[in-house]
Amino acid sequence: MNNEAKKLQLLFASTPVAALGSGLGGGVELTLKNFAEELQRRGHQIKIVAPEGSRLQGFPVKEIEGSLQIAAQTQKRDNPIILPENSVLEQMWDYARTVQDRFDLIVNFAYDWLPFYLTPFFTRPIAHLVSMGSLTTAMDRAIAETWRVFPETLAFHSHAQAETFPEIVNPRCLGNAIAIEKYQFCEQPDNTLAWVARIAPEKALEDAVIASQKTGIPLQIFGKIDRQDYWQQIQDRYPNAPIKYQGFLTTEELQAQLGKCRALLMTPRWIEAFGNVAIEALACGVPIIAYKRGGPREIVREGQTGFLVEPDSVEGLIAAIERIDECDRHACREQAEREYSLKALGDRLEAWLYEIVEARSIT
Ligand code: HBI
Repeated sequence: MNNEAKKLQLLFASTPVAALGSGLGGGVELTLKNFAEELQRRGHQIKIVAPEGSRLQGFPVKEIEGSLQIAAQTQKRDNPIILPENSVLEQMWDYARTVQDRFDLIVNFAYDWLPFYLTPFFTRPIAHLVSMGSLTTAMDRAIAETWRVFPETLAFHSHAQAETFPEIVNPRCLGNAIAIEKYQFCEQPDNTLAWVARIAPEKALEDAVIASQKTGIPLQIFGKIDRQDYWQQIQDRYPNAPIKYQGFLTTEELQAQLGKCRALLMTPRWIEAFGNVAIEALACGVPIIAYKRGGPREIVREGQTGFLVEPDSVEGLIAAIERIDECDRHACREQAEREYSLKALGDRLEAWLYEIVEARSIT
């Protein structure tokens, strides 16, 4: 049967580090939401399995009890795999095992060893959206093994991210997307900068705070406080910086505030797999000043929709801030519309999922 017309029954397995909708799941929460909405719009059926307390408007969520998984970015590279007592990850995948026959495909959003290891044990194919770059040897091995046996089942966000996994050649990169119509273009910003991310060490908020203090331009900070100790440390170390914490906002509220900013500062210490906030900013007409590493490297059009600076160089951030008016806010909006619409992502997403279903129906 021609799969192109087939409407798929899909089970989305969310990240086990946080409840979907809490903000502590980071970028993968928005990715899962946009994937679900775009595929549902195309007629596919989606059910979600996620930790208890998870919510996604418009979709049935099977909530699973259990201990949340330890965030991979807090692990050392050679740490062994840890599954906490009464692991929610184990329970989620045991549930997936029992219901798999109701679905054509399971889509895994967890950056964890277990779903990759289980792939050959399931009768239904598992599609893996790899949400981060290389962090641990155990995950590198699990990803490399899945790539060796089921190469069509892996997808990444960016080439910069996929390159961090040595064995992966010619990776399928999906990029990412947002519902552009939810973001309003803002032509005349206030004299203020934005920083949007989970507040945690790997996001290096302190660099943006120092740049704000040295330029005297206020910094609006948005995002979930993932590490309260880290946030307190920043406030203690930079008591006079003109910063204001605006909280973890809904997309509706965030885009209204973000649009008023002259630039978005992206200061990741790690290889950002993509950088959803970058395309959210572009959609509002806000140019990006980002460290030249990871996903943002492939998003920013140098000198037109932002500037890429030497990683970890606060001086580089400051030099770019002083040039930011060279960028064209209309060009930012146009790039978002052209390259990061849900339609463009949906085409890539369907092609990926149909390829996996094909590959399994033939073998
Ligand atoms: N860590 N162990 C683990 N599993 C995940 O799914 C995971 C994570 N850390 C961060 C994370 N997911 C999300 O913030 C992604 O958006 C990166």
